[in-house]
Amino acid sequence: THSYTKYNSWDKIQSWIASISSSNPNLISKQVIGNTYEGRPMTILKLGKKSSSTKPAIFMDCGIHAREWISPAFCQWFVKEALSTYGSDSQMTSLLDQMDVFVLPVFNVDGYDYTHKSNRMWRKTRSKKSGSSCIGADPNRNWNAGWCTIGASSNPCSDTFCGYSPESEIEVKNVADFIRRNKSIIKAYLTIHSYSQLLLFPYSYTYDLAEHHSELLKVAEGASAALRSLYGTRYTSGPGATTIYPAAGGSDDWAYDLGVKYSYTFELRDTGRYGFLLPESEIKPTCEETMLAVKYIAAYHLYIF
Ligand code: 0X9
Ligand code: ZN
Ligand code: ZN
Repeated sequence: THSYTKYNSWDKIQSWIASISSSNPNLISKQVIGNTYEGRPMTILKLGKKSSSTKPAIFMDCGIHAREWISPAFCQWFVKEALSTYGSDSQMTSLLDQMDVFVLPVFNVDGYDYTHKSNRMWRKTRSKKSGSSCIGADPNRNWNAGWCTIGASSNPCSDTFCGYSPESEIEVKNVADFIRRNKSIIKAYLTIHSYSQLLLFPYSYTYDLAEHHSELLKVAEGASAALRSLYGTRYTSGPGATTIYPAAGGSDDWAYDLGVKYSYTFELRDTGRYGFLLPESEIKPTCEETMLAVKYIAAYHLYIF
C-alpha cells in the first residue's frame, strides 16, 4: 500500500496518481503527456483552483534520475500537502488561487522501476539502440542546451551519455513538448534531484552568468533560508557550472533559454552520508523543509506579477 513516508514502487505511484486525481476535481486534474520507452504513461498532475482567467503556472518534475528516490517522494508529498492545506494555509491557498502547478511525479519511470526490481543504482533511461549493447541515456544530458559539449559523454555505456541527439529520449521529448506548448504561462521550472543540498540555477553548460543572475541568486538564497528555518539544514545556492560542475544538456538550462526565467535544480538531502540511499526516516523532514523552499519561490511570483 502507498505511503508518503516510504519509497513507493512505480505500481503504487501509478495507482496513487489515479486515486488522488479523482479525489478533488476542484483542485486537481491529470493529463497523460506520452509514454516512456517501455510504454509506461507519463502523467502530469495539474494543481490549482479553477479560474475563468488564464493563470500563470509553475512546472515541477521529480525523478529525472532513477536512483534519486527522495525526489519522487517529494513530488508525492507536495501534491498531498497542496490538497490538504488548501483552505487552511493562507500561502498555499493564495498560491493555488492565483497559479497552477504542473507536477510530473516520476519523469524517468522506466529507470525508476528498474531501480526497484534490478539495479538500485541505475541513473539513466532504459532505451536501446542497435550499435551498442549498453542501455539508456542520461535524461539530464539530453536537452538541447549546449548539448554534449561539456560534462557529458558520447559513449552509450557512460552514466552521463548525452544520447544520440537532443531529445532522442522519448521522456525528454514528451516533457519538452509539453513545456513548449505551455511556454506562455509557465513562469518557473523546478526539477528535483538528489543529493548534495544545493539550489542550482543556470548556467551549467557555460561559465557565463545568466542574464538574470542576481535575481536568480537572491530568490535561491531566500528559498534556502526558508528551508533552513525548519531544521537548520544548510543549502548552497549558485549557478550549476561553478556550484556543482559544468554539465551540458540539462533541463534547467534548456527551460531558461526557452524563456522560463525562474529555473532551478534542487539537490535534496543529504551531503553524502547515505547519498542516494537516504533512509525512509528522512523522507518526512526532507519533504517538509523542501516545501518551504518551493512555496517561497512560488510566492515570490505572486508578489512580482
Ligand atoms: O548532474 C546532474 O544532472 C545533476 N546532479 S545529479 O547528482 N542529480 O545527477 C545536476 C544538474 C545541474 N544542472 C545541469 N547540469 N544543467
Ligand atoms: Zn539527478
Ligand atoms: Zn506538512
